[in-house]
Amino acid sequence: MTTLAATAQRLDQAIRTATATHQMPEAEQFDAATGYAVQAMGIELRRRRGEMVIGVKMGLTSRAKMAQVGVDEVTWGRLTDAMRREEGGSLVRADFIHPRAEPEIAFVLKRRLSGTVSLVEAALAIEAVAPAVEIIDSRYENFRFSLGDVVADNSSSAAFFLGPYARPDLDVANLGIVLTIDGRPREIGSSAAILGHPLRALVAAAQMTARAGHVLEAGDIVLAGAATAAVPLEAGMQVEAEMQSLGRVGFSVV
Ligand code: 0L1
Ligand code: MG
Repeated sequence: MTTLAATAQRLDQAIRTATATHQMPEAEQFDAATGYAVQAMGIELRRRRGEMVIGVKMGLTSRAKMAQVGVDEVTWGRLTDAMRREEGGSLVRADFIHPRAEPEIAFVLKRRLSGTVSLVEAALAIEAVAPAVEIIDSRYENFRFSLGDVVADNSSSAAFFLGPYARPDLDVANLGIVLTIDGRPREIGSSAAILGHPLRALVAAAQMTARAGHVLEAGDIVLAGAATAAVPLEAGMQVEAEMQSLGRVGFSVV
């Protein structure tokens, strides 16, 4: 029987070497709760290398995303400072296995938000809203996984870009979102696809993280999840996400 710590080490090595690894064998599949325990062990390895947790990402918060990967439960993962990239900068393709980009809305918190909270409480905890792009890079072969696998793999999170901050009370219920590659629209959606309202992703973040003993603190970044399917990235691409009323965030793949 593989230990959970050995699985966390194997996923961590896949990240550090940008090399895909195998899914858990059928006989050793674990549930989401065990996946979160493995995720926490993997994050602890990164902490020991000096990385700091600066927020969380919500995953699979839209039907488009669930359909793309065949897992139909909302998940979450941790964001570290080493995962943040400079807006307008570049992403090195060789640092990843099979990266994909997806447009997201980011919330920056001004106060602690943990446990069961209402939509209004979540809204009052926001310091700023920003357009964002998350880079997901499943550490598993062929980007295939079960729910337990993907949760253990930090919900595929690999890097992220944040655009300019906008005021916290900006209405994000139904914003048009376009992901362009080399100036051409590739994915088009609405923020309403994120659990019906992106604020619901923040409510879910407070509740789901608390269940695992993780508290969202002031200053934390919360990625609400993508409204569209994710686009595979190759060197040479110019990627830009444009969000109605929120602005743009972009980068080049080198
Ligand atoms: O951020 C996401 O919605 C991704 C969660 C994990 C599934 C995937 O790798 O697409
Ligand atoms: Mg995402």
